[in-house]
Amino acid sequence: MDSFLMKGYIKEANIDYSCSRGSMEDLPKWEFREIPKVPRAVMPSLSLEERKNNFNEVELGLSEEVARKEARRCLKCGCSARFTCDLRKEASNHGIVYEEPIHDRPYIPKVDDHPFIVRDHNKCISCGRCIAACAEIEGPGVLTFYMKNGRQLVGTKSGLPLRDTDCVSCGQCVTACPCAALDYRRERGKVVRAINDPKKTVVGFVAPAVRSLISNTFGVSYEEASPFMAGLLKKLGFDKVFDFTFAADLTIVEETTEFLSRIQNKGVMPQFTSCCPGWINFVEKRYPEIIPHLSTCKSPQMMMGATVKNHYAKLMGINKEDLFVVSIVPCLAKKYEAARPEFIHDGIRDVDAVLTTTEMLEMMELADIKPSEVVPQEFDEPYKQVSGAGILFGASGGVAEAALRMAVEKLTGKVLTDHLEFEEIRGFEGVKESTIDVNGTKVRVAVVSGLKNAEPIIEKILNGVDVGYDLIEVMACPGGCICGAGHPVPEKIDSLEKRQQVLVNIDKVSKYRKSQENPDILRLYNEFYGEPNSPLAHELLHTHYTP
Ligand code: HC1
Ligand code: SF4
Repeated sequence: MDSFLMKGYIKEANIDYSCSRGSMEDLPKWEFREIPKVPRAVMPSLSLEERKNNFNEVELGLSEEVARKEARRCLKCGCSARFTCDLRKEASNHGIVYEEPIHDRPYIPKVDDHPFIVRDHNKCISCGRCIAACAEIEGPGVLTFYMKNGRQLVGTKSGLPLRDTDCVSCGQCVTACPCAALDYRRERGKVVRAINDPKKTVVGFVAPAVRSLISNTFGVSYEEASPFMAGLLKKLGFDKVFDFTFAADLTIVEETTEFLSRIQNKGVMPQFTSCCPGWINFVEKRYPEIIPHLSTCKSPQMMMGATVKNHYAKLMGINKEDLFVVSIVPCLAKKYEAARPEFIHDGIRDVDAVLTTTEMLEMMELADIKPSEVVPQEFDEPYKQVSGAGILFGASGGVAEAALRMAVEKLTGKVLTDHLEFEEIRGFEGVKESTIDVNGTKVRVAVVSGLKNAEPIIEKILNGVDVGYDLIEVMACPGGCICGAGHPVPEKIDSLEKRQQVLVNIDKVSKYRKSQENPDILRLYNEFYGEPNSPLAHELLHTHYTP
């Protein structure tokens, strides 16, 4: 094991990082010296909750108030982990003493080569977790170590700015970084400015997966998670709060209609889902040849933005420029998606700002809102009703399951009353599959999460091999959006299984369990879009892709 001294950050350390970073001897500018092993700090085995609340008190014997200040001081890295910081926990377990940074290494300016991901080499401890996350968890593998002036730094394999590589903007590298050397630019300020502008009507809509985190973080039951979120956003100053799940329902109606039409008209098959912008970026950058297989449907985020900016603005008599639309999501790629030029018309974005779940929690903390002060509320009209199928979108398999609940009904011409659950395509495996026999017609479905798991299927399609599927759902993050980089890191507050369970439970008790039954969706078609895949639906709810 290497013992080393990282000047400015850690006074003494005997952590073994060698598994992920190679020998410390490669780093000539750093000082190394053998130090005796320090006995582990006394850390009785605590539950996650206890550790979150008592970490510093146990460790330092300080009052909570002082302990909180100490934790903030910590590495001054600016990340939001604080009490649940992996690096801090490891350091404490090894008896490492933190010091103020002494800046004796030359300062390296922040690398700002991506629309929102920022790298700060000065905070990097060369643990390699970001590189592994990109290559092994997600798949694109665009990051690597390199040496410059005797320092080991993280950069892109090609040497190009991150924005010009195959980076899909999923942000899993940011989640993996234990000390905020990789972080993302916040959009909180934009939102607060809009809230404080009396001319603006600020509308928020909350993604399906956000409620899984809310339920587990604040200990509210799954039934109370949605009203809690709506109440929280109202308290933060939003004028109207809608449920994003409504747009998931809209997506299912549009996408399943497209799927059935491809079957009927012998269109390009298999059809891939298109709601994950990380996946879309991957296709556009690395496999543009399979674009014809992508559904032309916009993601629910962009369907919601277009619907609010066109339908809601008209309904309420609000000028588009006075309507400030914010989506609240567990995803970083959605920041990239909302800023794409095809979703900006006459300088006005369909979605003006994208907040992550983490940013929403940060705003709550900055506004000093205690959970007990949140008054649960219903979502607002006219997009109030949502289905359990739409809620399932937040976990891997959910989009395909919701589509099947509609496709089976349309193919049989009979209302589906039982066997609504397609459990075989739920869960955390990289590839799941199922074949549903609908009156002799077989619908073959695959569900993929983690982009590297999609590559073998794509390669087969490109080589003209029948992959044996009609519909393929792909979500970039392992397990789907519940593992998105805009959520706090899983396993700190809760687990992915618990997040998934919240969504499954909400679906079970939902009044409507099929997207096509949602009465607010049916009314929207009657009043505005006409019918699924109509010319207006194509204009506002579908898109094109750019190789
Ligand atoms: Fe997702 Fe989706 S499910 S992509 O994970 O299709 O972010 O939750 O909002 O758009 O609805 C994310 C979640 C989300 C979209 C929907
Ligand atoms: Fe975003 Fe979800 Fe795709 Fe991850 S899986 S990139 S969170 S949309």
